Amino acid sequence: MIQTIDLRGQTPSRAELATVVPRADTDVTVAAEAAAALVEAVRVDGLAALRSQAERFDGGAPEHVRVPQQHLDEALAGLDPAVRAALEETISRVRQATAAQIPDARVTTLADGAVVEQRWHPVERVGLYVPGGKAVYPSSVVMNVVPAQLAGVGSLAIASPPQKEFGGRVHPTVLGAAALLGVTEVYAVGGAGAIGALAHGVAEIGLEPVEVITGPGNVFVAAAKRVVRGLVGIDSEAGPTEILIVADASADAAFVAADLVSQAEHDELAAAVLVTDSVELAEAVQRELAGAAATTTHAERVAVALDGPQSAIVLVDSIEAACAFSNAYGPEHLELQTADPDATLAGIHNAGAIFVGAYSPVSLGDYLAGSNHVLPTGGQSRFSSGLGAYTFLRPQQLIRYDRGALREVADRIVALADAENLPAHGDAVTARFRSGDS
Ligand code: HSO
Ligand code: ZN
Repeated sequence: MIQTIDLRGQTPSRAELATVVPRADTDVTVAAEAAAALVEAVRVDGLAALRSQAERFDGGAPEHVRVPQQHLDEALAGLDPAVRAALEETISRVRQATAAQIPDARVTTLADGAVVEQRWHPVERVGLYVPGGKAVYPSSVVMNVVPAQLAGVGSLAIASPPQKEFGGRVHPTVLGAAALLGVTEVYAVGGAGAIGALAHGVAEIGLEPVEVITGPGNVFVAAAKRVVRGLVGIDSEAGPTEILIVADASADAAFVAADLVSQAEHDELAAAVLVTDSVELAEAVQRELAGAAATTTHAERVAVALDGPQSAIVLVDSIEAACAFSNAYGPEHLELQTADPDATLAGIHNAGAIFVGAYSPVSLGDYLAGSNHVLPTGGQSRFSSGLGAYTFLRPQQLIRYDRGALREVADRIVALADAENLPAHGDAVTARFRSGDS
């Protein structure tokens, strides 16, 4: 049974609030050494290392490490029509909402002939990791590929482990989703080695190194991303999924329970948290949960997740206190199910994505809202955001001064250069004006 934590009548500090419901333990450092060795082997031995790692971890090396176009075409043709239609709908919505994430270039004129421009420029090449095994998420293919495409990256490669049950091929729905998105470069490689391959490239199969790697994976994938960080950019490290619901007496207990179960279904370590000022709602959700959690397909996994220390019903004195709790926790997904969710929203600062009102459940965002479902977990939403077009864009400054504008500030530059005892900096400016006085 999900635990109840009663904070009523108490005024915990923000730091105390952050520890009331602890995150599940996933220590990436335990995999660090092994992941580093696997990445290094791929850097040094290329394809041979990928093959031997596939033998070891995936139950056999794939016939084709680079997936032939014919396999992509076959996977697309073989997609279940309902799944294909749903993917098409989500692709269309994610494209529309992601387009709004791309800032226009901004030009600032500081004086006559003195211009600084800020442009958002795509990285040249990206690698997207799509896990296999327990987690086969064609929806995540969409969530990673669409922002990269809309950002305008030059080229894009997907890596996903070969699946023994599919004859060493990448999972067909992953291939189908990739094909639907027009992706043509897919590699049947998985785990830490795949991250090494994307970061360092594998010349023998024409796999060019990438600039940014995104996508979730197991603890070895996360550890490998830490190893290559700096050589390439990576997205935030994905931990077990989380849902936090702020709800008052007006909320529908069945909705709340269904949403808690929906994310608990992902993982034994998933966190499901309800924060409410209503004892009646808390009790009603307990009752609903007992039914919903018992009858759901992944009942065992859900029970472990809900009974874990990372899940709880938290009782607080007010919705204001619920917002303070949520801000300290920094959930990946936050649902606001209160009588006036927009008023509640005014008190919210930290969350990966915020689902406002009773008819915006997290599963809508997981699949079809148009928002992205790759979101910061483990409290990272306090300082970072979900995946978006901006993940693949860099703001770059363009500096354009003409002669007169430079002359205008020449003395100031010399003054600062002298103050820093870097006179050659000043000389680089005055050299331009030596022969004339204008
Ligand atoms: N809730 C997951 C995303 C997902 N759900 C994929 C279903 N498929 C993390 O945001
Ligand atoms: Zn989900």
